Amino acid sequence: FLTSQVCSGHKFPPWFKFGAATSSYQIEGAWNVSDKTQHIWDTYCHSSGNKCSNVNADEGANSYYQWRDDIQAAADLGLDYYRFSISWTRILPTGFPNKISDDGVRYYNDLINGLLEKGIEPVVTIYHWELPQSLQDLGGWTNELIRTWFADYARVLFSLFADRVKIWLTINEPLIMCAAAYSEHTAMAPGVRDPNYGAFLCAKNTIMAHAHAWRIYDELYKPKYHGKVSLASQIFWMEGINDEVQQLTELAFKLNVMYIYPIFSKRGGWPVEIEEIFVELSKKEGYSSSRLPPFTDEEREFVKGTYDYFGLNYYTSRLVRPTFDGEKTYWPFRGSPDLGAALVPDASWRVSDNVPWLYEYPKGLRHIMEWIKKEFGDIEIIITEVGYGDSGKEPDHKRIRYHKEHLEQVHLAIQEGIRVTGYIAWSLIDTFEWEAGYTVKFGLYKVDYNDPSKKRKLRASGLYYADVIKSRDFDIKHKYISDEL
Ligand code: GBH
Repeated sequence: FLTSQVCSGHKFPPWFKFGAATSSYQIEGAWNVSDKTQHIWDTYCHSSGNKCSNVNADEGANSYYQWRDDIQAAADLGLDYYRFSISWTRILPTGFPNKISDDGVRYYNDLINGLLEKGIEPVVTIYHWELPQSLQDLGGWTNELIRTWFADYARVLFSLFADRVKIWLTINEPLIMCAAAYSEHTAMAPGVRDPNYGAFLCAKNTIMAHAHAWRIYDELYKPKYHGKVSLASQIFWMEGINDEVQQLTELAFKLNVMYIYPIFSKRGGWPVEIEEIFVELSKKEGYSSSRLPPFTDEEREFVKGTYDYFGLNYYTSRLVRPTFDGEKTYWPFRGSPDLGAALVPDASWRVSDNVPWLYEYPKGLRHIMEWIKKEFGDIEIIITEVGYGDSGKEPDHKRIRYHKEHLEQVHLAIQEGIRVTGYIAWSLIDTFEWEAGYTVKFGLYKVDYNDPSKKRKLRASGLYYADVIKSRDFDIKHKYISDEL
């Protein structure tokens, strides 16, 4: 890996890869077609009394039928990578490997082969939040047996696709899928209201399931196909609101990234400080053991080192301050009641007109990569998501600015000797934005949901990105780059 030869001016080195991403439930539609059975997001969005009640992704962008359009969209941008996810119940209708759907397999084979024909490398997420409802009914991510259920599912995918798919992500964002699904302010399926108990069961099982899948690939597939497996971690960069809150800031950040330690740290297991805090808290609260289940020595060894690169999802950053008396906050987006920490934006950060959590702080992306290197060593990093959501006003100057400023930070990171090898924009086309439905647009392509043909229409940001990829230069002059933002 040679960094010195590369970063002249604003150009990216020849080995650097550009990509864009989506996920299955967010684009596929065809929710009840062929063998596919219901998953937790189908259930959630079909039931009343939650944030998803009036809208769903039954049809979405219709990618189950229009996958050729997605491949064409990716090819027209000149992408090196297309990251997408596989729908568990489309491949395994019972949730278990006792029945493999021919139609499901054919769909993902077509997609993978179509991408490869255009010279685009598939980056595949095994789990982007669509747990089979059948497994949720058995306790889902809070049942320890899911470690095997998930490993069985991953094994089936490796056996079907590992000959052509070389870059894998086991699980998208453990923090979000556990803390947002099991919390007092849950906005995500399965929507279990819970005061940070289920979220921690989910956390440990998710990490164990990931490790299990990684070990299957490592033992049976890596020797033959030389691919790599990791998971995608969403991280907020955090800074203290002033110098007096350094300790709280470090704790809040550690809680945010605690999922990473069992896998990437030399010691393994949860960060010691976090583990200790929850032992104490749980005792005070009257539990018989810590809400944060510890790893046994054997489990710790099993999980440690189960990565081949670091998959980083980055959108935004936060400042940390102590909560005021009586102030209510919730994990993971507004703060941590457990730590007495509130997460707030800096007054100078711009906020998206339509995504209230998305404050722009491009430097945060570089600081996280510096932190990864300092904390875990010189690991290859692939930025597996980074993107800007808005209301869809055209042309999308702000999305261009967002990507330009984040690419600049990646470029700087390369100059600092950080081994970041890829930038995957979220998202290729507009997607169903979970609890925000179709009102939020992240796409480099617009999807007109009112038009039955669901055409993918290139946005100005897509044009900018295509030009960056062609010139390998993020600082291109561009007619859509406007000074009046
Ligand atoms: C990504 O998660 C997901 O991987 C992707 O599927 C999704 O489409 C993309 O974000 C864009 O949303 O309103 O304060 O309660 C990023 C993590 C999850 C962070 C949702 C913000 C809502 C915060 N995001 N969360 S809040």
